[in-house]
Amino acid sequence: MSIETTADATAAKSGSAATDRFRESGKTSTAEVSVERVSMLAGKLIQAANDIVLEERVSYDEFNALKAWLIKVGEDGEWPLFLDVWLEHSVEEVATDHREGNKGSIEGPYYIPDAPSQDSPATISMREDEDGTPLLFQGQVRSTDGSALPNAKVELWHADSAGFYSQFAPGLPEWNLRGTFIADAEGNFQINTMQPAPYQIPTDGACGQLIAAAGWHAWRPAHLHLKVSAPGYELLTAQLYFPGDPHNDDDIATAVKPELLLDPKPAASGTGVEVDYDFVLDPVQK
Ligand code: MBD
Ligand code: FE
Repeated sequence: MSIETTADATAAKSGSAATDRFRESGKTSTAEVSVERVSMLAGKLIQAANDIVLEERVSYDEFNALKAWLIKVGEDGEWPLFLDVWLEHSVEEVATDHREGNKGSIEGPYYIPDAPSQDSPATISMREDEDGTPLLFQGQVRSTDGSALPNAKVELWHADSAGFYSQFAPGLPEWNLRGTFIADAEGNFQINTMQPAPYQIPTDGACGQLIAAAGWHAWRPAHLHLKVSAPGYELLTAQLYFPGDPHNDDDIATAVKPELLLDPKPAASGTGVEVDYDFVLDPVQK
């Protein structure tokens, strides 16, 4: 018997895990997309592709390279990764541009709902010898009218100090660096975790192959993923970033916004860093 470690992480493994997760997520229904929208959207997409072929005089070699690559995206299970890296940021922009509260960002392929819940203050589930810089992440959840949102729910998930996500890279305990936290009666939360590392898109799969073939880089800046919610308020999906990361200005997923940059300070406890960040949620429009 062999014990899998994160060193065995491959695109095929995290890609197929992301594909399986999407299938199980309940988001797969096409029932709500009308025939008119499908015809218009698919028609525009096909027309845009034809325009590129004619404008750029695409050759049969290039056409066949595209076919082979599209087949490989599916084989590697990387459709969730591809769409979340290169398209979700625009969908997120459309979905949230009416909001007055917090800016959000994309969910990405590695969210898992229903992580074990704890009341704040709390420590996220992690290994006894979890590597990295301890991070105390704290703040308050409020409404756009300024009132505190008691017992708001803060879901947090992020990569470890080597850039791996539990449940997607092998060898990590289930729910490692994932958790649901319930804020106190004043909407305040305090979560102890470990600072994540920058994340590199798997280089051995179809998305990595495209990145290499185009001479791009595969990096996302280090980030915390969050979902913040309270009854009667719009769910906020966000990511938060660390100052000075070399990829804050050229995130492969185009998901960094200036409002999402943290300002960490040395922790009062003497170990690691702490950072305050408040979330402002929009009431659901009736
Ligand atoms: C990630 O960790 C991520 O957040 C996104 C958006 C895409 C790939 C990996
Ligand atoms: Fe991520």
